[in-house]
Amino acid sequence: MALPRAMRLLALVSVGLFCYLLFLIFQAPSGLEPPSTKGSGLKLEKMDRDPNLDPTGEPPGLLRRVDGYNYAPDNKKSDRINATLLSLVRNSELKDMLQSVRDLERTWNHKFNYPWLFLNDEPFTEEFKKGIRAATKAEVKFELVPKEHWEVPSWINDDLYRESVEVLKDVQYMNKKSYHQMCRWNSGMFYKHPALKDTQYYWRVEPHVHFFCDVDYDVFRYMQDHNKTYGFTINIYDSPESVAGLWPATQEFIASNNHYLHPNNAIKWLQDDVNRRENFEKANGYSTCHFWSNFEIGDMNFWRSQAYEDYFQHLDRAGGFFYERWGDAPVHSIALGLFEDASKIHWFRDIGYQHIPFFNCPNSPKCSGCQTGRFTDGEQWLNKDDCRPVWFKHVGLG
Ligand SMILES: Nc1nc2c(ncn2[C@@H]2O[C@H](COP(=O)(O)OP(=O)(O)O)[C@@H](O)[C@H]2O)c(=O)[nH]1
Ligand SMILES: [Mg+2]
Repeated sequence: MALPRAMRLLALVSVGLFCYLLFLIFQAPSGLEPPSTKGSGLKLEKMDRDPNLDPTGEPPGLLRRVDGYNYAPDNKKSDRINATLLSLVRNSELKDMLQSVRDLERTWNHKFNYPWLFLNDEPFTEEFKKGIRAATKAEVKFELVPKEHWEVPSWINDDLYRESVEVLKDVQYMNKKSYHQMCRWNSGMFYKHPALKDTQYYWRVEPHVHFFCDVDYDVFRYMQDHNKTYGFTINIYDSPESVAGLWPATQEFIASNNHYLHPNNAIKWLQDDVNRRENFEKANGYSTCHFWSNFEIGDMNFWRSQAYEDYFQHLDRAGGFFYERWGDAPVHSIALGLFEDASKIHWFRDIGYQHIPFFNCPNSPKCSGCQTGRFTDGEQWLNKDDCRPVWFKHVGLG
């Protein structure tokens, strides 16, 4: 009788161990602090109706407007704050850059005259400078990116990079080294440029984007007056193959830097496993949902914080900017989602915007050339890349 009882005990222990193992496996992706649920504003279980369809006006609260000469380009005592329009661009993109500059000048900057700063890893041509200067009456600067900010870091092994390109050959731009350099630079370098030393806020503008709606208030002052860190227009899913190691590297960082997590963080948004579960699985616990960073209005003090600097250094050493294709958009988004108060992240729902193939198109008489509520003008399947419902669900309209 002793033997069967021992076997029964053994079976019981095995079942217990198996259950514990299952528990560990399902716990694994969320090895961080339990997410905060505070957030701000409205919570939607799922997006039944696109908020872009609702009539959209200006954001509530204090807004600064043009009043006489207060924003005139040559006014030395203007109401402008410490902010710039910012673009990393190649000489070959002059025509596309002019498209973006003209749209933003027409809808907003001809009123407020914020300066433009153009950056390039190669010297700008006279043709480029002349073309841009003619498109605005605001101050314009052209600067070179310091070599040490752009070059591939010494610890990246070129053979390993080439092997990674073979493995991830289906990831867009994987074989284009300059694209990796650009993503790394946008993640951890741009705000360190000497020309931005005394600047706090920036609005990132890419070539070949469109702005559709008149905006009649100073958006930089809005950020400052309302204590916002980051503004976005579009929230989408990333290709999970390009960031497979990003969340594990992030978890590793958090494990020893738990104190950087903000009590009102948006980790639930980052870890959403409902909407596109396959992304969450392939990206090892990250939903891949991110603010699309070709549009950003931000406070560079966040990128200059110790938390972000330590995080960037950790990621940079991990090598994923080259061995995978970590984009600055998911990197920025994860950092904001973990280290910033979610209520300081603002959806600029009133800024009509397009970067191929996605739009932010509000329902407003101030907009033209943008079909209200349209998310994409590309293939139908691109609609499932819309990640705003997940942001609204976990954080709110902000
Ligand atoms: N100067 C410079 N700018 C670059 C380089 N690669 C990308 N960019 C800029 O970085 C931004 C993102 O690149 P883009 O080609 O638009 O990438 P996509 O929007 O992800 O398809 C754009 O503003 C480009 O002009 C580069 O090698 N040199
Ligand atoms: Mg682009």
